[in-house]
Amino acid sequence: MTFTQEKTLADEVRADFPILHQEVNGKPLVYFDNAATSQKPLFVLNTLRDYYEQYNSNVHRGVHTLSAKATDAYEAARDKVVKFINAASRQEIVFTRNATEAINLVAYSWGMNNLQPGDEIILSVMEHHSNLVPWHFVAQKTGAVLKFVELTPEETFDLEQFNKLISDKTKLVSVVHVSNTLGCINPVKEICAIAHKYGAKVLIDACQSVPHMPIDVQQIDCDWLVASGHKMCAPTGIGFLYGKLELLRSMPPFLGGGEMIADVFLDHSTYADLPHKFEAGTPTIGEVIGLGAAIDYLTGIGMDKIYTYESELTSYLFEQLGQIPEIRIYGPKPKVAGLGRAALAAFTASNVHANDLSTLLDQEGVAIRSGHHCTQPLHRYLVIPATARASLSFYNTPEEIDVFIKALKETLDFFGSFST
Ligand code: C6P
Repeated sequence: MTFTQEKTLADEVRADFPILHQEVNGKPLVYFDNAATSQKPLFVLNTLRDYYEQYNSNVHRGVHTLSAKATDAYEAARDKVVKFINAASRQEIVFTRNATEAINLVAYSWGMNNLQPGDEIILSVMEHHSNLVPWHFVAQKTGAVLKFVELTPEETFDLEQFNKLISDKTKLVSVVHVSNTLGCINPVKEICAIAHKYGAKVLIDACQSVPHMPIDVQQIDCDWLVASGHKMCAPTGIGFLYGKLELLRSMPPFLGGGEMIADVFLDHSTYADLPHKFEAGTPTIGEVIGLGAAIDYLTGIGMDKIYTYESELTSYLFEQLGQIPEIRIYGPKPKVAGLGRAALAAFTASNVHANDLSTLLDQEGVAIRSGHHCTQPLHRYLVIPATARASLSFYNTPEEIDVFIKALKETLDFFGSFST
């Protein structure tokens, strides 16, 4: 094992996550489905409880004490997001329900209003459905054309092909930072620099990167970036959109209603300034405050520390999976991935369907995901119906990897003995 510390980060934090300390099907839970959603530490759960027990109230409306307190906590969470991803201004952070809604906001507000027949949008074959379907809508409505970056032989983002695809016709590049299936970390800074030379805007889907590594939007120089709170120790129902200030200013509202207005008349209305222009209706107040607590918690540990520990876990996971000949892992090996690799492995096993693997591992208390992970086009590109995916977080331990590997070997042996 190659762990730099005697006591791992997981040893330090596991007590913070009550859900991890339970048995599933009579076995200690090994939760390896963190790319789908992360677990929540007590600090976040207690913050939510405090909000609902002590100052539950609507925000930006009342002048009474509880409403003022809720508003302060809500807006303080925005400041925490600003600092967490190094945005230049609090007006650049818009709260949404999740990353999917944030991408739809950009697609409807910017895409539908700025693209014309023949304009090109560059996506990649590894995109999550959330970063495909909204652009299908835009292409169908505006006549814009979708182009796709394919994979290198190592199953990473093909930057060389991207360089050939991009042209003056490209108006938007929308790509994932860390693939939820391949685990590769894409060169987003370089992608932005290339796209900007052609005057194209760039949206980064950072759903699988924000929870696992330090992110600096000014350094990446993306035009928009989206993430979901539930993958970063926050509750479900909260995500955010980062957008460069002038760009967000130029975009019309996505949804209309209360909160997002300056003045309303019977036949027309004027809109609030950023970021409220994009936050129509009563927001998910508790969830926003919970996101703020999650950011405090992650920052308290340190994103560098989280990334370093998860990289060690990744190497160990690959080392162990590499010893099972029936397994084919997708995406780059940790060593060939120049930018590093996320702590997840999507794989197939000869003769055993991913769903069967997942079902039998569950009997051993091991939770992994199986299916297409909302990357159906990627699975089609790789000519596979489904993969099994183990995805880790900083609270997972090397010992849990051992349990997972043992259960996986036993399952494969079981199916092996069946087929002989
Ligand atoms: N991926 C997974 O198991 P939402 O649903 O909006 O919170 O996140 C969507 C999304 C967008 N981009 C990427 C790269 C993602 O991984 C996800 C969510 C989960 O892989 C659920 S399908």
